[in-house]
Amino acid sequence: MATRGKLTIVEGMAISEVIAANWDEIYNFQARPGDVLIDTYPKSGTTWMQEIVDLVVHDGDEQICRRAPIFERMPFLELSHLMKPGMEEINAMPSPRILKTHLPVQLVPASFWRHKCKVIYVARNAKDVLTSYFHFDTIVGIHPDPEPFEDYVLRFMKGDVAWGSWYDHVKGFWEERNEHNVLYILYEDLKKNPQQEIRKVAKFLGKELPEDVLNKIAKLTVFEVMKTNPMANFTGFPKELVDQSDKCFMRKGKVGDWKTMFSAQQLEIFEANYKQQMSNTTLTFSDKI
Ligand code: PPS
Repeated sequence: MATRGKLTIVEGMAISEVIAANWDEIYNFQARPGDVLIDTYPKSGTTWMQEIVDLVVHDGDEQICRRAPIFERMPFLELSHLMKPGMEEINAMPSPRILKTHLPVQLVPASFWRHKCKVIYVARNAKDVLTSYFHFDTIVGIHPDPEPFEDYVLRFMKGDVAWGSWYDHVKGFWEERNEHNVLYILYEDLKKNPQQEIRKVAKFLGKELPEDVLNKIAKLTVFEVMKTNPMANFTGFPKELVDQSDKCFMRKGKVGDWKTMFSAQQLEIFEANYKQQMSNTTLTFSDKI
């Protein structure tokens, strides 16, 4: 990739310089009552959850959910100065809006909490996030070059990647889930039992959907189906931000793909550090199939 962006620190979190440049407007975003926020650490199943939520809201109507690319249907707050829909379009969207962010719990714009907005948080196990993020960062122009993988593992452990520490992100939302209106979902559970997890999402959003609709939504949001859906697979995303000429956004969608990347030595270092960083939480993950 020709040009490479840099990270800087905002409120203790590493973030792309071009996002940091607009931080005040991002943090001061005015949420409205009824807005729904889908929040994740990057590469944790955001897009998957976005498609699920849109289908839930529209009673499983796949035609309506193909009205526009996913990043237009549910704008990404932090990129609102870098692509359309921008801040102006987001502010003009009718309520209730569904928005995407990767901000950690302490940096979610205060207006979301003030209006008691519903937040759906998706977390994915660290090693698969790291693996997915490494591949993704090779095609994201606003982030530094992730190579080599051995350095990326160390950067990830230190939180020296965009949106900061995975450990603090997943733990932060876990600790505060009962303080706010937060539904905490695990990627691995969604993979294992999609219908059950989609039922939770529907209930949280106040929708009572019959089993056949839940089943339909589960089928429409399976990785292989979403990968071929041009309105859900990110193919139309601006090339300046994510260059998919050689690699695609919808990569593998698996649990346990980290095994293709970690050497035995990297695994040992990572696991020892993981134990330490996750020693103060009741949150646990499965990273096996
Ligand atoms: S982003 O850029 O942070 O918003 O990415 P995000 O959508 O959070 O995560 C991308 C990873 O999720 C995988 N994905 C899916 N997995 C299972 N089922 C479905 N339907 C699905 N859709 C997307 C996507 O392939 C990325 O993971 P990897 O491991 O790289 O394949």
